[in-house]
Amino acid sequence: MTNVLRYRTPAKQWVEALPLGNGSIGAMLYGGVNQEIIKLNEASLWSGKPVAADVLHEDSAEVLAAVRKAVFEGNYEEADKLAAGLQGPYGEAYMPLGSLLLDFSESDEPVEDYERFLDIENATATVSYRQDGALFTREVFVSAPDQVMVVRLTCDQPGRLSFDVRLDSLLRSRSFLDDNRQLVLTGSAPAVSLPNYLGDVKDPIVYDEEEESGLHGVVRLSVHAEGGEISSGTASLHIRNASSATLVLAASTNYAGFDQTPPIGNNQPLTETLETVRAAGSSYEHLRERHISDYAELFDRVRLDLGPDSNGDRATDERLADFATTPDPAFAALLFQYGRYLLIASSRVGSPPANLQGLWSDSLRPPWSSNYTININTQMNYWLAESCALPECHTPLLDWLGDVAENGKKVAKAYYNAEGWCAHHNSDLWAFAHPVGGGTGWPGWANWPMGGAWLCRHLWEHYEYGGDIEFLRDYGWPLIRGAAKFILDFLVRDPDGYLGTNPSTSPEHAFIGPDGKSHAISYSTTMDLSIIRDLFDSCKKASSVLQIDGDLVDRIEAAEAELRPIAINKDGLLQEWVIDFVDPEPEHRHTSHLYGLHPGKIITDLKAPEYFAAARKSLEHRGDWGTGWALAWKINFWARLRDGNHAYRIASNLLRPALRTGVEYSEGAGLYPNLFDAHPPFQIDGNFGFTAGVTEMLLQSHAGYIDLLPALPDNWPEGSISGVRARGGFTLDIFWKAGKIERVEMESLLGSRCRVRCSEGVLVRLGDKDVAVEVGEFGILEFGTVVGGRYSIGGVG
Ligand code: FUC
Repeated sequence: MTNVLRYRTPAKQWVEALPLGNGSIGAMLYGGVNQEIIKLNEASLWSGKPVAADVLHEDSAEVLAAVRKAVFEGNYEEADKLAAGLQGPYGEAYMPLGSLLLDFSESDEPVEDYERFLDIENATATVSYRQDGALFTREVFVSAPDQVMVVRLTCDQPGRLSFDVRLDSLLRSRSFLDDNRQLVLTGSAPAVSLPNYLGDVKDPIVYDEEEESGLHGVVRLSVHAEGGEISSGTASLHIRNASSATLVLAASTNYAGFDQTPPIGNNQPLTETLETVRAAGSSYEHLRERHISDYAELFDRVRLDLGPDSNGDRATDERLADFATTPDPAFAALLFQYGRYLLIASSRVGSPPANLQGLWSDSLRPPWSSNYTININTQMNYWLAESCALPECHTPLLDWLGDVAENGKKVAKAYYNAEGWCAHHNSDLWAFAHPVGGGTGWPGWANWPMGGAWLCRHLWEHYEYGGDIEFLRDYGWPLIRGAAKFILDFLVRDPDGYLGTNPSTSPEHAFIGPDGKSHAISYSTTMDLSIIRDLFDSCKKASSVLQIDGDLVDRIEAAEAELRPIAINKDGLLQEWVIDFVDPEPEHRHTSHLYGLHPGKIITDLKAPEYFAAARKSLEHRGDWGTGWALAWKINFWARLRDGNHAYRIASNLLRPALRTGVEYSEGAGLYPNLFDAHPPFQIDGNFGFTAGVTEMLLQSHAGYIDLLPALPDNWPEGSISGVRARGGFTLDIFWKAGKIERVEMESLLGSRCRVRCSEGVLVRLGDKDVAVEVGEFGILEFGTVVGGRYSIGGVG
């Protein structure tokens, strides 16, 4: 069976458990025989509360001026020290909610035919085995339409199902049986959970003893059994001799918005979960049907076929172990679809965006707080959303951006005396926008105010793919404009007379200064300049589409003319810092200076061949390894460089078993048995970035035209992708054989003019009529389309 993750044993650790989710409720299914563990999350359960007004350093003007002076005088040591004076407190962490535990009566009889699988075509996990002559089956899914997790237990012999049910949690919690004979767990999130990278600090987890603030989460479970009896303990239910049972679980928190102090002593989550469970009812078939039709409508939009799935019945962990030695293109296709599955599971309309672990975490102090790290990771989570036909799943990020911009306005003013808004390298549910670090953080990650400007490309792309002009005018544009205003005010003149940024970092990467020491802060790094050019480009396009804010465009064009150009260094590499400093770690995981190549669009072979060649050299220099997300980014880079075989090589470096679960920066990337991507530890961006990268290998549209199979590797000579989207409102089905395009079908949703990069002599037909094709700049073919028109494109070289 294609699109199934399958295992022959229960999960022994969290990264073997199977993830399920509906954007709000996350579940990890272990599948034990004597005990089933399902670890639960709720997307809006975080430590802390809204950002306090006094975290802002209102007196920053002087510090900022001093940092800038030190940088321009080449006193980088001093600049790094001073920059710490612009840091506020750390952000908060994503919290685990609890676990659902099912204890089965122990039996000495052997277990046979054990199977555990996750079918990503219908987002359902199944556990089945035979014991003592009976077949036991569990099915689990998390429904978006009914907002519940459903567990269905059956046995092929009547009356053989007996188990106890309880809930527990790592939080300060209480579980009880309420008047409706429903099991309830309430848990309070800590007031503070400090980032794990601070190590063994004093009191990393602090609870508000008065319980006067903070979020709390509620889990509610109702159990229905057919046959047998249910009795109850104080905080448990005992099912005896049933033939089948259906468990319906709801979860909720008192989160009321990024700027709303969670209401104290409020019972809303208790009531809400009661209503949800009641409304869901107990008909398994009904719940299942609604779940599958909702999920499949999203999932079925894109199909990828990279060859026959001859290994589809093998265990997933065995296939993973063999990938390096046994050709298995269908396994890469499975991982591609798994990225789409995980996005549907962790990012649905109305939910918070997918965090560093998507929706799944089992720690009170998860890696990097499982927050939103916006110097690459959060963006990567969403690279696939538009191209892989899941624009609805993009909206949680876009909505959250509005919250960040609210806080970011105050930060722009207080720290940089700038209009508009900005955000720094990370944030959380409370959407803080200030630099973290508390005065002792490393400026290499903390003091980087470009996160908001980068994220704005998501707003613009949402419009470019889907053409929703109201969205652009009413929501996207005000945010994009605000980010541009910030940049315009933030720009300063450098000693050479150019406009640029200061302070400036190449995120998380240090350079060796003239003093022989390692430093973080300088001015006008290539990444900053690339983000700015990219943002300005989106601004000009958006303003022209909307026919507004021409005066802003005038300011942008004036600034652009004076912006420092990106440099190519003496070795022909894209220069990472404004001065060609010594790089202490040439294979550093961050590849920020290549932003213009990907996700940006300013470096293309046709329009900027010198930069394109320099980007290629830089990437070769960076090497073919890295953390999980770094590998995923490199797949995207090599795809943009139109080198399919190199992209494939990186993809196979990612497609190997990850052996470590602790934090590692230089080795150990790969995939865990449940195909969660390993930084290490688990970080979901690698999964999403992989899916985006495979898409970029097969279709690109960032450069103003559609590029079909721009980076097809020799290892995928035959296949097809259907339902994949290109900017301009196009949906494509591409079929290829012997490494060459065989057939392309395209639907135009917006009636835009279509540009395709391909050889001359191409035939475009609308139904049975030929369409007139013109040859434009760089030999790009162009033709007009009509709304809803279905085109076939043939003869593409
Ligand atoms: C940045 C990266 C790390 C990690 C973390 C979440 O700090 O440099 O590799 O991905 O974010």
